[in-house]
Amino acid sequence: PLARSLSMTSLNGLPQWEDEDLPVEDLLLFEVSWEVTNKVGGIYTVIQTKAKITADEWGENYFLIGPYFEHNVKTQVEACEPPNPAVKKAMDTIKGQGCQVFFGRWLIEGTPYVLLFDIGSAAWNLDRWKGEFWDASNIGIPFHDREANDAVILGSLTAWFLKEFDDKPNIIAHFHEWQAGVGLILTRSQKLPVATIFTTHATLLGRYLCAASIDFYNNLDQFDIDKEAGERQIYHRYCMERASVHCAHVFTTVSQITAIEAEHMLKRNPDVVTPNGLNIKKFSAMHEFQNLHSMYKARIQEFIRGHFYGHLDFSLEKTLFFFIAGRYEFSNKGADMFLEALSRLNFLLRVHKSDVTVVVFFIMPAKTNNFNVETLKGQAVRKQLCHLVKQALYCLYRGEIPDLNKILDRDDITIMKRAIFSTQRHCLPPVTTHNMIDDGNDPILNTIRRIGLFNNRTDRVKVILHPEFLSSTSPLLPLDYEEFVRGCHLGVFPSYYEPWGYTPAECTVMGIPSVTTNLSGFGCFMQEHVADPAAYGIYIVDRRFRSPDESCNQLTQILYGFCQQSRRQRIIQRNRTERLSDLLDWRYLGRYYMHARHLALSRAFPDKFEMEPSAPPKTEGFRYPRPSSVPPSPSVSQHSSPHHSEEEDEDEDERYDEDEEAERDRQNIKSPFSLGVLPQGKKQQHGEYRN
Ligand code: G6P
Ligand code: 1S3
Repeated sequence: PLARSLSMTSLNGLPQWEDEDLPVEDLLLFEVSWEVTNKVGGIYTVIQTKAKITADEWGENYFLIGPYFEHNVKTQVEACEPPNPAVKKAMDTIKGQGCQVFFGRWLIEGTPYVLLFDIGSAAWNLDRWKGEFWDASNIGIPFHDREANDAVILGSLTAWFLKEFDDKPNIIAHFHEWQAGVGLILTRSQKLPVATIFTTHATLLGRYLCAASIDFYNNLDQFDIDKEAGERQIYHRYCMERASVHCAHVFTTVSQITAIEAEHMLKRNPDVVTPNGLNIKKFSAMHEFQNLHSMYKARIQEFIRGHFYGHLDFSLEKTLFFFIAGRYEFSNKGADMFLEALSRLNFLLRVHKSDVTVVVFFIMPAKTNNFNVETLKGQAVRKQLCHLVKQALYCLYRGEIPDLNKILDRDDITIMKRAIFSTQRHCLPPVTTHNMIDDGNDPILNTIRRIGLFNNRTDRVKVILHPEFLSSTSPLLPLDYEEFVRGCHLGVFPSYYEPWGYTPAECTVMGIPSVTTNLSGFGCFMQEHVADPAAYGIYIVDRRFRSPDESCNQLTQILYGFCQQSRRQRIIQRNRTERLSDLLDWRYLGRYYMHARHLALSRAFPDKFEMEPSAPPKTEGFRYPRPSSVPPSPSVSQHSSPHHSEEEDEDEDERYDEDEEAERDRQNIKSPFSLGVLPQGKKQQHGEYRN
């Protein structure tokens, strides 16, 4: 048989075979996930941002498989005919048996082909498919678990589709998370000639145990995992997950911390760690991201003017915006520790008589009943006053010598008086922007009640819970998530359970500093690759080797230290943060996915594909050094007194002061690109990072 060596040096195209006769068309790549075109959580971000580099590599031979949802397809997918005859034939067979399949191009960067199965149209097969799944795996699925039943339908359809191909072409099928895993289990049990990969983005048990406030990481080897899964009524899901992991030719996790977790919760060490990247584009103007910060900060300030009307006795120029965002998992995402640290920060700022105010946003979706009246009123009052001021300014702008009696007529004055009267407020600015359905049991609100952070005048830390994802069409805060992040000063993500953690990574590529932990995949990755992460605006709280109280104190100190920075220091730090973007670029991190695919081919078809013994790509090739101007201890670079004057910082040109340092560092740093992983010329120069 032909032996084709897979060369890990040729990363910019399909693997190069020693036997050049192997036509590229002989390989097809299918990536399967419940989140293809369907945003549920972080996996959507992985697949959507990775599509470009994967499509660049695989071209017409790359297909994503997921569930069909009408609203997703209408807004994101353009229908077309499958160009590949084998794909079309397999699809038509399934359609011929009464199950609907949709084919098209996903309108994201890279425009990959998507094949979407209509789960509802195939549901009449459920009982039979559950039986077949039982025969293959001895895993029974209870009728009331809708998610698991949907997973059986998606998986059965996927395996059926893959079965319709004959031996040619060679297929790689990459399955993400347990919801897609049934397809993998059936593919293997039916002995289909397919190289399979399974990636876990979180383990079911890990998520559940951490959410139950169990000391998870110190007891990893102590858990009776079958029992734990049974007690939490997720035994069947856990079996689906564990079977997928063990059936796969290649198993991967998104970080080293999840690799350790998987070893204990799923009883298999991953073959490859595949860290999550982003699709990064650089601005042609070097400081554009700083300008955007200014622009969107002004928009957030507008909102604050309305929200705190009648209580705006703090300077917006000296107000910092912090935020936490993501899935509402109170303790897993570290919202509990963040609130406790904010209470301590409030105390520190007050006793030190700081003139800095911190406004903290919690962007975590919960069940609500629309915006609350007080919040809407605040924005209405602001808009009314703003309108009157604009009218007056317009007269001045026309070059007329303003006659004070004519600038505003009697009606305007009446409106103005009413607007000013309405700014008198007899209640505190609201803590939440929406009416919460379960207000009395909401963990964030209950903690705020306990620690008493009610937006009092004396509080230096103000809190706003926005229990809905952001949108540029919102009447309250009309910004999309990316714009909002750019306008903030610091993202705070003190997670306890976070296999990767896209939120701080997204902050980084936008040049916004963030707090993460050494229990998050991202935090560990940064610790490994950056000599002094804090100098680059990546603050890593130790939640692994310290008690919760010590971690909380560390977080408080980080937040307090950040408040003591001058504007100049913040600008310099943002420049440094943004410089780490290369590290998170899929064009660099995609190599781990390539490696996983090569490995899967060599294991599934050993007589056709040989893996070079060079083994996995190494990450130790480079490390970002401490920025040249930073003194050995980061604390020395901060003002020791919170009463530091910012007057010295008002010069707008200072953001360029650091260019020299940047250039020096750039020459010193061995970035992933300078290691020859990718040619420099391939980096895009224009455009913007998009999530
Ligand atoms: C960016 C802008 C500057 C502005 C600064 C404010 O760097 O380019 O013009 O002064 O942001 O920074 P701050 O941290 O105070 O929001
Ligand atoms: C998971 O989503 P989550 O927020 O439930 O997958 C993400 C993508 O790999 C990962 O970033 C996150 O940490 C996991 O938790």
